[in-house]
Amino acid sequence: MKKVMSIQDISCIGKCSLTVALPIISAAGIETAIVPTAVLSTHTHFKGFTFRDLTDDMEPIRDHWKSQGFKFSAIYTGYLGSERQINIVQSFFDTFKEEDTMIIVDPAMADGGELYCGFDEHFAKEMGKLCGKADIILPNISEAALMLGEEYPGEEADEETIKALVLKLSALGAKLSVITGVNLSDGTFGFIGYDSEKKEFFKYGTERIPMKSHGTGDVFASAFTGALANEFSVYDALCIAADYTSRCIKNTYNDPDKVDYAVNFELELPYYISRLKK
Ligand code: PXL
Repeated sequence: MKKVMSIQDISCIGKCSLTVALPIISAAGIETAIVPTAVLSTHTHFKGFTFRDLTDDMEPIRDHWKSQGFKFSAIYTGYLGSERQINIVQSFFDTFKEEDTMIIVDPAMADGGELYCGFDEHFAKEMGKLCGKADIILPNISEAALMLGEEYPGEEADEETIKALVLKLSALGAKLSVITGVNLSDGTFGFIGYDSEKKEFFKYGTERIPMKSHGTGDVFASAFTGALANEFSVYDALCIAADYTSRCIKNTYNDPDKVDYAVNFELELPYYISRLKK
């Protein structure tokens, strides 16, 4: 069985980061090794959340895993709590990257043009450096703009604006840069990416559902990682992730008992698994 490493926090309630990555990547039939960077009572959109910093545990976990000879087909990182954690994550890349290890960085730190609670512009620049070490990066529009020190163009930014942004992002160094949460010109909602080796743009959109939700970036990145580990091409894995995330949003939109802090990713796992069967 393939093994993927995911480095993110545990938000005990919030359906994001590891509480999403672990079930989704496991459902894809991939062993999911986790490096919890912090334990929070909820994600940071709730007031008064607790935060137990686990930075001091990260390097001992890395060293123990190294001593045991564990190998990973991908390393997927999401929300990181501090610049120190970003530096330690780079050392995980240096320690475990082999020729066929895909490094996927979702610089989860902002939305709606605003950094999440606790982050500043310097942190965003450091996250940009981490993105430079990745094979694939998956920022939303806000994260892309903040890492580049550019003005936030808004959620309704047109395709040409996003293409210009993704081209600048690719100069950070990742092979594939993908901006998520984009409103495409044909009325769909999806992603625009750039392959710096082929020098090609690519895009894909799904039904636009009039609901703003939290944690969808994490659902998308996790589903992408699981599909990629199942040997789908990058583009096909991105499309599977987009279709699954769209279904999760729609399911939540139609649910009278929905929570307002996350999407019903659990209820669409059978769909996700069905998409992974070849
Ligand atoms: O989904 C991103 C995320 C992950 N982890 C924590 C968060 C958020 C978004 O707000 O607060 C702790």
